[in-house]
Amino acid sequence: TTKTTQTDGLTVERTLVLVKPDGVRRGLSGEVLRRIEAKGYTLAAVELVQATPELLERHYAEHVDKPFFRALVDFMLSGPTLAVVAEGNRVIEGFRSLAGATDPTTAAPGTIRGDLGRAWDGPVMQNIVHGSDSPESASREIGLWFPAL
Ligand code: IDP
Repeated sequence: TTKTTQTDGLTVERTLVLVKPDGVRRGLSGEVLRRIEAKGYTLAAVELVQATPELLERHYAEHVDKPFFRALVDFMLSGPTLAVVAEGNRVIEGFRSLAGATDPTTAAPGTIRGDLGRAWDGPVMQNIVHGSDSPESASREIGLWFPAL
């Protein structure tokens, strides 16, 4: 299950983190894992995956009508992705906070995107990481990327 409330009141959650192909290509996989662990979260699963169009169409189903959808799928097919399940108290919100705003140009310094992202020079933002945005998304996305979990 994605979310359990322990007797001590801590909410232990799981979230799906992706180091996108730009991050893997630039050698930033270790840096992203380091930041997740330094924050105190644990790694429940890590796998290097070559995504397929089918997987990406399901993962990004909410964006299918956006003008950048095709470019987003092509970008995510451009190389391997590091898929990660991270676990910890409020990790869904916590990783979104580590990642920073979607646009790396304006993402706050101190965040993964703010420190390491660059202005994208193509039709899609290349912003190094993905993180689930809610318990429902986390559960759905972990099921897509890690069907055996
Ligand atoms: P998030 O990754 O910060 O949750 P979403 O709005 O869910 O952002 O968008 C998914 C991904 O699509 C982004 O991470 C980025 O790679 C890309 N993207 C989002 N909005 C735009 C846009 O306006 N132009 C180009 N690419 C975009």
